[in-house]
Amino acid sequence: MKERKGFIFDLDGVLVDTAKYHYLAWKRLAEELGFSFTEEQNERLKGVSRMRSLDILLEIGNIKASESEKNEWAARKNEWYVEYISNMDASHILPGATEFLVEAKELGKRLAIGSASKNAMIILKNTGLFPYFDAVIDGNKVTKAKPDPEVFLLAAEELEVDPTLCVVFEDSEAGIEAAKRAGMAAVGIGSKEHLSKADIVIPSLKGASCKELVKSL
Ligand code: B16
Ligand code: MG
Repeated sequence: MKERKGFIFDLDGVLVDTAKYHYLAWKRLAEELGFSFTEEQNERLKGVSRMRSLDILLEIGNIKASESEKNEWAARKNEWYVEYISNMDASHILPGATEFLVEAKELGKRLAIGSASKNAMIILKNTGLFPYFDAVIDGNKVTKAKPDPEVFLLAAEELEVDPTLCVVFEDSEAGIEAAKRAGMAAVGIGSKEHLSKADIVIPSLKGASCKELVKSL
């Protein structure tokens, strides 16, 4: 069994419940553009970059747009989203996440954030999660979106841990694929149906034992 030293966490959907705010902001944009957008359709946007998310949304609404319209709409969605998350606090941390981070720290693991979001820092600061992490790689530091492995490889580099000794915790299909392409173990957070490529899938971090989990990887 390998000793997994680097733990890399996706943010939205793994540590914090921000997916609902992304959904609300995209839904508001869809409605302004004249179509409806369901929670099921929103699954396709999870873990995907902002501009790619907009492309998927416009495909659902069957809308063609110029580059300048797209930039304007993405900026509008982001303004609403930032407004929603500006009121976030520790109560938005998902159940079991803090306990899991505390245990990982006690076990001497090096912890990083590997998120597609350009708003990751606001979320980490508002929720009080920031001090747990030795490295934060977010959407401002990467050039290629998940499923490209860049975000996780950069996290491993900042943690100074070999990628093969890292574990990624992810709630999106694109993120699991990115972790596997980086040569890392992948723990899926959510349903087996959406995350079939993960090494293990657990419904959430609630009640998860960090020690037991890494034994099975
Ligand atoms: P932003 P993660 C991702 O964060 C979200 O899951 C995804 O829905 C969002 O579009 C993306 O961040 C970009 O976010 O618009 O804030 O830059 O899951 O990788 O932590
Ligand atoms: Mg996520």
